[in-house]
Amino acid sequence: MSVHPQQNGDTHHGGTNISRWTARRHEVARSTMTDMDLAKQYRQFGYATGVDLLTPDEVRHYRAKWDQLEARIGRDRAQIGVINAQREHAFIWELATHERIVDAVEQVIGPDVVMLGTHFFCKYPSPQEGDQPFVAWHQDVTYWGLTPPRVTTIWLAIDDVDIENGAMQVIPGSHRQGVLDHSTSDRTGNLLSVNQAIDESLFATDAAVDITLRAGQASLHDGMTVHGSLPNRSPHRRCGLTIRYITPDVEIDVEPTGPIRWFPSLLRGKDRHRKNRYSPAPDFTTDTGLG
Ligand SMILES: O=C(O)CCC(=O)C(=O)O
Repeated sequence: MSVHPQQNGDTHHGGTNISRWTARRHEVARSTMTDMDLAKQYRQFGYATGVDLLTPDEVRHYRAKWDQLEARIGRDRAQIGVINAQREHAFIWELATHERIVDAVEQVIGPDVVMLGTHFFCKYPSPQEGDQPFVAWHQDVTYWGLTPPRVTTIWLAIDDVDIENGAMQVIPGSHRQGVLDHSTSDRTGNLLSVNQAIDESLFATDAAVDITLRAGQASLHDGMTVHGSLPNRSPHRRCGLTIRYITPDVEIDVEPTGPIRWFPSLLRGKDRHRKNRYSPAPDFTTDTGLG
């Protein structure tokens, strides 16, 4: 597994007067992360990026699977409606438990790895002005019913991701700010479940970094890292699979106040804490026709 931070033109956005809602292009600033390993990058900045995970053959295979599912369920649902479907679709389970992916997660959270859930974020082209879908600034741990609030996300690129098609943006170091107040976005088009958004006065928006990736690469981010994404203004789809992982000492609220229900699976290591119930691996040997 190799890590190429900042390799695809990830940019630091400078300038305090820049609105997040205007297309921005800034000079590429090489990050000091280049020679650090994955875990160090992650700990220091709250994210790591440019991690090569899937081979070109795997990218073709899994993208074809996603294309089939998308054709069956339609774009409206495919956009953000495929949540925790890893027990219904073998290809999602395979990705969420993929050896190279879990190896990367293990580097940052240690040997005991619980897969909490999965969620596709598939942004379609929306070049016109108006209410284009976007993801407001937020922290993952809000409303997820995790105690302590600790989770790691892998954002796996199913398509190539660039600034034009709405790469995810992160605020480096924001994971050290603790859980920030979330209010609601006053802009329509927010893809988040309860329209949550962090007020931009609470963190350094001008430090935002674009997480551009080639299909098959991934980034990892901490559940407290402030992140979001702009609309897709390109002619190309931008699909990513997010996979959430925790360690067994994190207790999962079985009756969460938020909108998400989890189906956790212990993938590696031991459960020394007995705080949660884990589902056995699904049986995909009987063909359900769901792929
Ligand atoms: O894919 C995106 O644009 C945002 C992803 C996200 O918010 C998340 O992983 O929690």
